[in-house]
Amino acid sequence: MKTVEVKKGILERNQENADLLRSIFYQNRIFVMNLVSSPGSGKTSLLEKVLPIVKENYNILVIEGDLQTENDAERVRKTGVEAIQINTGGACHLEAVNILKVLKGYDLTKIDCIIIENVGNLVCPSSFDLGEDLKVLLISTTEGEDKPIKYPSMVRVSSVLVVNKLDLIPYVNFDVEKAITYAIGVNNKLEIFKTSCFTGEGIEEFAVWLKSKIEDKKL
Ligand SMILES: Nc1nc2c(ncn2[C@@H]2O[C@H](COP(=O)(O)OP(=O)(O)O)[C@@H](O)[C@H]2O)c(=O)[nH]1
Ligand SMILES: [Mg+2]
Repeated sequence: MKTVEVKKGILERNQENADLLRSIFYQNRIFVMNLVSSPGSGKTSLLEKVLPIVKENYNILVIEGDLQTENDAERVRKTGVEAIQINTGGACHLEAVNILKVLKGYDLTKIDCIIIENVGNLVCPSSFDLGEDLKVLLISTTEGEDKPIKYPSMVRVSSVLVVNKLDLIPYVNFDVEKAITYAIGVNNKLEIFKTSCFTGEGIEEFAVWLKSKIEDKKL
């Protein structure tokens, strides 16, 4: 029973910090997206494609979460968008306290959108609210179409599903419509995008959607 109590304590503390973050984001009218997926689904690649389009109109800050390395923050910075890297050490997810710490003293008044790329993991990040407006879940065609039913908790807490690596469909055994049907079966409110960061398919649509979300938050 003790382990259950400890977990509840961690989640309660996280929720307090997430609520504080949400009020800070609300005060500054910042749209916040929490990007989640397995390692290697294409989260950073999607940012590399979408940021050059969206940064034309909006000030964006990216927060990268990884166990080790500054690699993803460096990839994002090459697009001209500011990126902060958090190294979690061993932890398999970001917690709200990590976000609070890196934003402490940061001037948020000129930021329109914060994108948090979570640690690649389809389990733990589903339990940790980061004060975001919504979670965007990526799955890619190399992962097998049954992932939405194998990891339903992540699908349940996400608002958007991006099916990425469409260009690899000729080479992998992946039925896109089946994957989407599985996902909708778990969460029928999901908004769906189909992308390839290789060919650029679906990128413009996703960028237009992101811009509309940033705009909505200002109302
Ligand atoms: N063919 C193909 N490869 C992709 C696509 N998106 C990402 N990749 C590759 O998948 C690997 C992992 O991508 P990355 O963006 O680092 O994934 P992350 O771990 O989710 O951030 C890299 O080698 C990317 O070049 C895609 O749409 N098509
Ligand atoms: Mg990445």
